[in-house]
Amino acid sequence: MTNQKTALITGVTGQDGSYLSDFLIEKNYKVIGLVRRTSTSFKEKHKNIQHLLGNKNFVLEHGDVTDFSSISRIIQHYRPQEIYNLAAQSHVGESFHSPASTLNINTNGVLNILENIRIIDNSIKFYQASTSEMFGDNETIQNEKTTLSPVSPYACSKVCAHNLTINYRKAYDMFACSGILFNHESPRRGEDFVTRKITRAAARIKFGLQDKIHLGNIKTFRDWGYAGDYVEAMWMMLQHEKPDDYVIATGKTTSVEEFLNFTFEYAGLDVSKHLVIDQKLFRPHDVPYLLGDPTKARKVLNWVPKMQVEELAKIMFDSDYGLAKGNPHE
Ligand code: F7E
Repeated sequence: MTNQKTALITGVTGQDGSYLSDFLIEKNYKVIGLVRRTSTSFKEKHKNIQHLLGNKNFVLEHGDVTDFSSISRIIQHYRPQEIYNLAAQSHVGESFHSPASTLNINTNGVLNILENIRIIDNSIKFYQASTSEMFGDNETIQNEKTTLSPVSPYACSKVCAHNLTINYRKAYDMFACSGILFNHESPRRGEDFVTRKITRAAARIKFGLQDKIHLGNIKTFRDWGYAGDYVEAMWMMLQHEKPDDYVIATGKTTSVEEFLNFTFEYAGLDVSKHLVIDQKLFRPHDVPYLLGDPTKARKVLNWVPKMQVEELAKIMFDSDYGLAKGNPHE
């Protein structure tokens, strides 16, 4: 199988890493997944990629984006044609508590990969996971030309990484793309993000496993899409003839409060009996309103989101309902 492509994915155990692995393996890629050694149990850490363990086209390698030599070793050994950088400290709220490590992982990590590509083989195609958080306070409909106005250490780290990606593309003629992805969710989303926190709580309340849901600011708006749709856009960017940056979004915005209401309604629950607003969960500075315009991705890449937010909430709740049902004594 000489024509088989190899892709390196950093952050492979996360939601996006796992969906992208599924997608690329389906396209006959060999996927090398970068995993950071932590004290989290093997089962817990690998739950999103459990179904891929043992697949001959899926290889896990220990390493860390903050460690230049571990990236060199893996690139030199596997010689991937494509690198998808999905590794990040991705919790916006947490970045206010750990700003330095957020910057180290999210910014220096990208620099390490870009430098390795430049030195080892600058024909390797690179995808950087940029984010709608970079728009921050900019309350208009956001596209690739919208001014970046970051309001958290997380967003600042991502703006720098985004600019480095563009800089390496221009300075060294590298095929480096940046996907400005708006919020994207799924049953594999981490339990600390608000959508999953809501669908999981609704399911657990149904089984009497919890009674209250504690939330912070529910007045913010997000453009929520389905992660499975968004990983396809990452791949499409690297298959296009020219490297570029693209906004990936649904073009519809919904408040946290609305998401909460329709999820609880779908679950057959009265939200007012279970909601607790907790000041400790408010961020020092929150992004008030995100609404993406994915016109460029549609026109240039022919990418369209397939799932809308109400259906997304339903599949997430259904999955969490199944999990809660399987763990009645949790
Ligand atoms: O918060 C509010 C919170 O943490 C959404 C990351 O993937 O998407 C994500 O960032 C909103 C915020 O996502 C709770 O204040 C209220 O206004 O689910 P989230 P995020 O911050 O938008 C972007 C695109 C990324 O790049 C990030 O990596 O919900 N909110 N109460 C809450 N948020 C959380 N997490 N927990 C609460 O209890």
